[in-house]
Amino acid sequence: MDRRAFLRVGGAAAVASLSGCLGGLSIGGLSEDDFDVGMSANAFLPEVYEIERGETVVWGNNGSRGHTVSAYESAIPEAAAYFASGGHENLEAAREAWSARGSGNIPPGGTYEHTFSVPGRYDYLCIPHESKGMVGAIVVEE
Ligand SMILES: [Cu+2]
Repeated sequence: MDRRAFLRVGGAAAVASLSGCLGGLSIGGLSEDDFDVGMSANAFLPEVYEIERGETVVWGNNGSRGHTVSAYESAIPEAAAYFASGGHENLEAAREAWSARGSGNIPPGGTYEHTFSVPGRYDYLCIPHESKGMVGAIVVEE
């Protein structure tokens, strides 16, 4: 088994166990089939999610409070575009817009998606719950 195959299997297992945890739980009509990365009270699940270049990741808020998906611009590939729910240009702008008007909020039952065309690792956070350790990473394989 090559490394990529192993990683893909690991990702599938993580999704399967996530589904198990959420059995029967559906908020705002969002089922686990609707997203790749879930958002619980203080966590992105799975915390590290692996995809192939060009794939789109869908985050789904299956918890009961609002979250953001906001990249750390210093922890994404150099050639990659910045991304954040709310469409902000960088993390500082995303933080300011969140505190000023809740911009970038993904409400319970809401989704956010981003397509990754540059391989590498992308670290991101939820602005209101970063201090509780709500961070995650997308790893884009070549
Ligand atoms: Cu959050």
